[in-house]
Amino acid sequence: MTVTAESRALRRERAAAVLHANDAGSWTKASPRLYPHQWSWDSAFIAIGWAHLDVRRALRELEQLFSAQWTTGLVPHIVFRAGPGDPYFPGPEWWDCAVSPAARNLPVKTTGICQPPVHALALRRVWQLTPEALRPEIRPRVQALYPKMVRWHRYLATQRDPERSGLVTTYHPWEGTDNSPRWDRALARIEVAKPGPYTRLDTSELGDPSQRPTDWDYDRYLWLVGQLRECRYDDEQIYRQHPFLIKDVFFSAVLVAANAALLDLADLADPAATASDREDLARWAERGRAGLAGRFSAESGLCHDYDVRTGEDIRLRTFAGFAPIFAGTADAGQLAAQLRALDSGDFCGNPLLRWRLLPSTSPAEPAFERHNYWRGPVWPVINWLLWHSLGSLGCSARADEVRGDSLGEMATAGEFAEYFDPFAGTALGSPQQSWTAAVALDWLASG
Ligand code: 2M8
Repeated sequence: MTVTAESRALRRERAAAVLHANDAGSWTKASPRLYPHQWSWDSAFIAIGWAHLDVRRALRELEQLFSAQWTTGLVPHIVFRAGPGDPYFPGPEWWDCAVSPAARNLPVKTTGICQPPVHALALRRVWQLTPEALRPEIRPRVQALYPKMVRWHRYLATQRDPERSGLVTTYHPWEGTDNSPRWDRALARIEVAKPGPYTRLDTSELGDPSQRPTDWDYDRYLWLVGQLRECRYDDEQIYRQHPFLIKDVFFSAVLVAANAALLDLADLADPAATASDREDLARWAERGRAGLAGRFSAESGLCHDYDVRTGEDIRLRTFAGFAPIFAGTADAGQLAAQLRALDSGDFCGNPLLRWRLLPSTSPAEPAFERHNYWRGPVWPVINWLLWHSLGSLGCSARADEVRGDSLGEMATAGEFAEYFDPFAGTALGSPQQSWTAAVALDWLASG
């Protein structure tokens, strides 16, 4: 679909208005009501959006997020910044992160888990979009962020991968794709899941519980938080006793791409990027690629997660299976198999799809639900990562289609929604979702 010049300007204005409306000055609410705090990977995408409007503001977003970094290097998944007028459940009291020495001196309350490390991709994009005249001012700020990002990646490559497998271990479904069927079996193993009385706000806020995780899921999410809290968020203890440890191929692929992005910025960040940082980043990226290659199935053309506790493969068809594409695989055979899988009837080639976009879960999976969050809907940020990765891999025609279809989907639905029904193309979840508007700004400026 072609975006005309006139509609492009209008859409840019509407997308910018979403970021301005959710702007809290130095950080951005993930959405106006459903997610009133600062979320980690949302902020990275949001920074890309801001970079099209104001590069200084874009960097501020990342700086604010990293001001809540733990001494271990972990960047928390939520930084609780909203006031009491903007309720969110579960709040900081459920996490009680002061039990961890790594979070004790933080200026702000946070959660104790993390999300995919898209931040270095954002930093590189912000720098690319920095006008020549602003570069002398922006460069020292990039240099200041750089070692923090290296520490973040070091945490993931070491504490989250004690086996040095190249694959990141996730501790909680909230570390990215909440109710994805990828976690169903591991959650079903949790028998005693009574976290105490609680009242959810998300289902009443949205008005349609079928678009959100179930209470069964929430019982387990909250119980797992309790388990992590009991471990005082200590990675070694978590590894010894936590019941939910999964090698997440999507998270791992993002780390590979993010390591490559930091290497791209190393000369610019000099002297903040030391020789040993560069070696580490290259090693982690290499190890990540090898780890993903070990999880790749030539038969399905997909990569599969792995349950550390049971030793089982998680053989489901979800967007995460495209980890080699997200990681920028250098293996031509793997790429060809992934492209075939991408446009097969299991994914973008499914005749029921309104747009040829990657759904979060394949419509061919028994667990697929077209309206339910990460169990089927199309997420623009995931399609941004797909577009970006396909472009870097030289598949520019297919990347252009992803961009065009994504813009078409948002324009037709008339909303920068959190996610979309893959069959009808209609808006789902929160309206005015910041990261959706942010990637729309990037797409509108690219092509
Ligand atoms: C969703 O997750 C939060 C919990 O972190 C929620 O459901 O309340 C997920 O889509 C997550 O990936 C995202 O970062 C967050 C804010 O957009 O919402």
